Amino acid sequence: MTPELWNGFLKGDRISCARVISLLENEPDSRSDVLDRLYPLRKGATRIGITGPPGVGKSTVTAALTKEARSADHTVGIIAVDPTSPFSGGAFLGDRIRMNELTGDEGVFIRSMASREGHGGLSPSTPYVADVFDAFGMDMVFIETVGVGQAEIDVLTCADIIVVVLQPSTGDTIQALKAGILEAADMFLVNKADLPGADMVQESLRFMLEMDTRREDQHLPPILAVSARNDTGMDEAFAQLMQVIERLGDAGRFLAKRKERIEREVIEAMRKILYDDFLAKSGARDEIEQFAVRCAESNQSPFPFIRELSSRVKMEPRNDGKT
Ligand SMILES: Nc1nc2c(ncn2[C@@H]2O[C@H](COP(=O)(O)OP(=O)(O)OP(=O)(O)O)[C@@H](O)[C@H]2O)c(=O)[nH]1
Ligand SMILES: [Mg+2]
Repeated sequence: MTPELWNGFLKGDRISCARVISLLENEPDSRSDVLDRLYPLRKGATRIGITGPPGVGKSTVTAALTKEARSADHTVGIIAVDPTSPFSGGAFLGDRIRMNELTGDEGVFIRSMASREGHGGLSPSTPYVADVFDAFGMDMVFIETVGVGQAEIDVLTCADIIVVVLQPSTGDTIQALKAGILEAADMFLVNKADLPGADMVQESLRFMLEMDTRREDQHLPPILAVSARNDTGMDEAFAQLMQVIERLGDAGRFLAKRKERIEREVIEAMRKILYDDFLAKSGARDEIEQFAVRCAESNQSPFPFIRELSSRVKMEPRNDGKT
């Protein structure tokens, strides 16, 4: 990262902020340098995942919640994760256009990101974009993802709070939502309550939640009917969201989630470092592939090969006096 870019970021220049995000997304090698600088600047912005089936109004809800947050003097970063377009490989612009109303506001920063290719999940840099917003001074970060497939599971691990958005006549969709997301939801918004049937969805959610004995949280999450497009019930939704944030914050939930995130990150990084090191030292990459070809063609067990490979790895305690 150039000194000019970093100075621009520190001065609160939005273009520099956008460039820092691009750097994280596009240049994995510069990631640790960027993050070393960003981490000490973070103030602990709350990360709110907004998820739910396609088209239920997640972007409209996010925009409406952002307006409420702005009236309460919060600054807001928005990460809109779109499925990777099969044509351009880039993020759809639709969400950004919908959020147009917010774009003139200095207290709001919107970033559209394509989801990870082939996985439908969050891009590996999504959590870091939240760190950039945090370091830039935003105190709430909304992460919008389509709640189908891997993205909803990923959002569980990178957000502090999960808001699930549904709409009337998505009764079947509730069942289709991954069980994990229902358990993990901290709040439900039944959007498009201007259409008939929102109360039915509320009812069936309440029923399912009461039946679910696996929930860790003793409190049932609030289930509110809103109309984000008509701005009905959004002030109450925001007030409830702030209450949930306060309650879970007091219960130590954010710290626990952050600890888990850091632990996972360290373990994944070590796994990669050790594996790369093993490949470099053993030259086994080709052997693994050749073995797989042979193994696939026979009914040979892979374990003798695995044992042989692992016998080539020797971990020795450092005794060279360095730390
Ligand atoms: N009737 C009604 N329509 C709404 C409401 N909120 C959003 N919509 C409409 O629902 C459609 C989808 O809204 P989005 O906010 O793009 O939904 P989304 O969940 O972000 O969509 P994807 O990101 O594509 O999954 C749009 O045509 C909105 O105008 C609402 O409260 N009532
Ligand atoms: Mg959307």
